[in-house]
Amino acid sequence: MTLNRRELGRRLNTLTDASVAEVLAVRGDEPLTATDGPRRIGFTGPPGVGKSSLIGALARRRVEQGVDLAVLCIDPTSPVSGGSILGDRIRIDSDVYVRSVPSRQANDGLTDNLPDLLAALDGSGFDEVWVETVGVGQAAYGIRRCVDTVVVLVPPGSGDTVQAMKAGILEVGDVHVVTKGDRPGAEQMASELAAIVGGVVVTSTVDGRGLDDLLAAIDHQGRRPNGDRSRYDVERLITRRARELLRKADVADLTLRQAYHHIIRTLEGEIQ
Ligand SMILES: Nc1nc2c(ncn2[C@@H]2O[C@H](COP(=O)(O)OP(=O)(O)OP(=O)(O)O)[C@@H](O)[C@H]2O)c(=O)[nH]1
Ligand SMILES: [Mg+2]
Repeated sequence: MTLNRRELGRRLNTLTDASVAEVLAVRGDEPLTATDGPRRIGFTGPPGVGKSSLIGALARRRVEQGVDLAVLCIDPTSPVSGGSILGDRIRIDSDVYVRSVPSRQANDGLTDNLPDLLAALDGSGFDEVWVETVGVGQAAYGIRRCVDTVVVLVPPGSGDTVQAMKAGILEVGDVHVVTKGDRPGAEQMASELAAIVGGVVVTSTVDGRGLDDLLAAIDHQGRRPNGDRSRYDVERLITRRARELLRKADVADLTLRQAYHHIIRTLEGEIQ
């Protein structure tokens, strides 16, 4: 099934705010694994590292290569106001489908309904779908489970930063980038990083360096098998439903076993 852009916009609107029951109503009867869907690429890294700028610059080149591209940009939702910071949109003047979605309760840099939004994009005829995660400082493995290639962005800085990141966010990446290559310290950062992860690309959206190399490095990566992606889709939905039920349940006077059985029984009761 291929959705046109207007149908896609409507479906993404519905799915962005959808409860678990609504997600099931929209995509419950579609097969989980979309084979031959668009290639998915995730961009992640600490706040302000340059994700949106880099995606904007790369996307322009990608479109020139004739690639039909969609970008899903996850915006942080303020825990205080619940509102999303919409100023942080990617600026792309060329022909790219860009969509911003709030992160909501998710605290891993993703958004609760990400698998569902990506599934909708799968069926819309794009060659590639890129995802910008919320800037998380620590490792966020979720993104690895829903895309083929993860690009981790690191800012120029001191070696201490590399050590701090060593066990964390770096292992999430398939491709590693030092951003803001026009700033002092970028090359040094890249060589320190290269000692840990292998190849590193230094980019700058100011002078354009490294952009073609980065696209080539991304293209060098393969596709990830779809099995874990499907499991992630189901896991995310079940986790959300369990959370919904737990919010309503009064478990204070129960044992752990009783509370667990209560939730499992409720879930079983929902099977139609
Ligand atoms: N000098 C220089 N500045 C850059 C470069 N790329 C981005 N910046 C600046 O870095 C700041 C943050 O850039 P963004 O692209 O918004 O970073 P981000 O990672 O998307 O930020 P969040 O989404 O808020 O986490 C902006 O002021 C950019 O102008 C670069 O290559 N060189
Ligand atoms: Mg951004």
